Amino acid sequence: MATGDVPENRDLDAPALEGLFTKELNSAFAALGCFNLAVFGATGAGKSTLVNAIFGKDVADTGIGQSVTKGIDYHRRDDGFLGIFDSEGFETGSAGDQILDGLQSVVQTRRAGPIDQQIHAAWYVVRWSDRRFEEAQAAFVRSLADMGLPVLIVMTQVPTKDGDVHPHARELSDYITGLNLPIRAGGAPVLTNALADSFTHAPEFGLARLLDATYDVVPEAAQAALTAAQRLDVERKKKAVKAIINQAATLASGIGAVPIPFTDAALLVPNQVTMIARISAAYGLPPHRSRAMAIAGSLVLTGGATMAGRYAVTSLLKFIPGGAIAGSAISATVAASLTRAVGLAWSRVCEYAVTLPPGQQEVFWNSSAVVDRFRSALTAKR
Ligand SMILES: Nc1nc2c(ncn2[C@@H]2O[C@H](COP(=O)(O)OP(=O)(O)OP(=O)(O)O)[C@@H](O)[C@H]2O)c(=O)[nH]1
Ligand SMILES: [Mg+2]
Repeated sequence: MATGDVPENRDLDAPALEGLFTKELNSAFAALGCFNLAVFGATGAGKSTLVNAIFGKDVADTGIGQSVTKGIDYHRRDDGFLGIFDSEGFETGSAGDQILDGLQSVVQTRRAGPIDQQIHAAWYVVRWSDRRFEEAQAAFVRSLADMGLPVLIVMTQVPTKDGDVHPHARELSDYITGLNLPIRAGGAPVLTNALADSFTHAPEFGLARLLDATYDVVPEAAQAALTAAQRLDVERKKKAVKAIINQAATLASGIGAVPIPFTDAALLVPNQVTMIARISAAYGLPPHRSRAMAIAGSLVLTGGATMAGRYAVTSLLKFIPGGAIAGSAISATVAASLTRAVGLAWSRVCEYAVTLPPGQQEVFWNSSAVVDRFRSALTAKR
């Protein structure tokens, strides 16, 4: 069958489609919720640097900061997927006790609330070069654990050479482990260096381990938000997206179980809208771009009359066992493959978008580059 022979499906009403997209995007973003992390440690320990290394540079810059209780601030990143509790100028002693009292009431009030209000993990940050860990710090860590928070001790700014940790940092880590504190990650600190140091040649290290250790302690219901929020591990985002595409493909094969004529390919579109919305959210794309995303999404799917018909299906047919489809009908297999192809193409678009700085994202979503990227991903050889 030549490209020109493929019947076009009915054009969808663009404003209606945009409306559907907006609705689906909003519910996909809302469904993810928010991952909340509490970060403690002395001034200069490297808390902000660590958070930025894992969650991107814009947490403190663009997040809305608010004082929750004396000594504790809450920053919510403006995409809504990340909340950071931190304590400016934190010290142990009486100031530390005050923070703990405040925190205790925050933890208790929020525990009764929805999951995205709760604190899902706590990092207690220790700079290795302080070369000490005092009883007051140990007591603080115990108090956090007593509140029911899963605590990780993170050692920061740790130098390594050829993969070996500085012996003094190792000593401090072993000392802390020996205290048998109620901490996670096997009772040992997680050693990190969030910034490569060009002077000492100490490389960045331990960040992936810290993120993995954090996943291990976070309730399952908050993990999707963590996946959207974090910027370090794109593979986790891809894995989440794969599951979304598989679900949508299964649904589509149900729709195509009774073969539908090509002219009714539009029947597959609502399911694809939901899928595209969920993929966008899973990548952690900013909800305040949802209008531009809705327009772009509608374009690729109404253009989908063109694209699904002219580009995708024709190239897909070659991959479908049995080849051409009798009577130009969409079978379960074609419906699933087409949906899968649309999902994969949209995830390529998102994968590119998340790498862009906020300013450029805005330009991207409002440009024809979205459709171009989508189209070339859709027609690329798989
Ligand atoms: N080389 C290197 N420098 C670091 C690292 N982490 C932090 N620094 C530096 O240490 C200084 C303090 O780091 P911050 O991240 O601001 O520390 P903080 O704990 O947020 O401090 P406060 O906000 O004052 O409580 C900054 O100059 C950082 O650039 C690291 O992992 N490696
Ligand atoms: Mg800071």
